[in-house]
Amino acid sequence: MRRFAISDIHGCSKTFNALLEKLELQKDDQLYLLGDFIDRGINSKGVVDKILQLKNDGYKVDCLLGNHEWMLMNSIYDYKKFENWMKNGGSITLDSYKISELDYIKKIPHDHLQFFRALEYYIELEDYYLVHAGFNFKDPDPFSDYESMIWLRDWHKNIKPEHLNGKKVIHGHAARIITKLFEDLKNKNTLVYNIDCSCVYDSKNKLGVLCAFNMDDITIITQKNLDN
Ligand SMILES: [Mn+2]
Repeated sequence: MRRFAISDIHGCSKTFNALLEKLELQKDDQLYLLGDFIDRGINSKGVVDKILQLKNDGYKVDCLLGNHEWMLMNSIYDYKKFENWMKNGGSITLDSYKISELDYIKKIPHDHLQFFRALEYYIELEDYYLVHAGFNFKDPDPFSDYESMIWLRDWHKNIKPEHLNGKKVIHGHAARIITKLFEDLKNKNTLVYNIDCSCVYDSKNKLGVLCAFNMDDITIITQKNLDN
């Protein structure tokens, strides 16, 4: 049994599928997907279809909420939020569902909406906390600030290790170059792994990599973007 975490797939379904093939995922493996399945990339619907298919086929997949799924859900009844979502990569997501902006997002398939609604803010394991963006350690109880879990940036400097109960944190949300992750892997004192290696961004300058973080070996398996 292996445990992998993947984050920020952002509509890159070919890349996601290719990474899954490299992993040769087994039914006793556990996959954690840390949010931002949608937006910016070409096939958000395809990514969610694949996740639902894996679950239906009996693979163990647990998924977290990202700020992009939050924007989608909060756009349904709030036009200002809808406009903001469109500016942040939402319109290509509607294209993938073949829904026009006028038709609006009420036409997204029921099982997809149900999937988005059921996403969790964070997962606590024996050895890890998993979250999309991060935890707000300026709050006396970082695990009560749900908004920060999907939006927070630049929070590493505020970490209070005494709040972590000896566990490490894995998150995404803040796209960065993969060499930074390699540095964190080498350092045995690393408390926080940001595994967002900029999948949806241009593969020039070593961006455009989706990575699967092996949570037991502390190694990564990478896949270059195949969607752009
Ligand atoms: Mn995000």
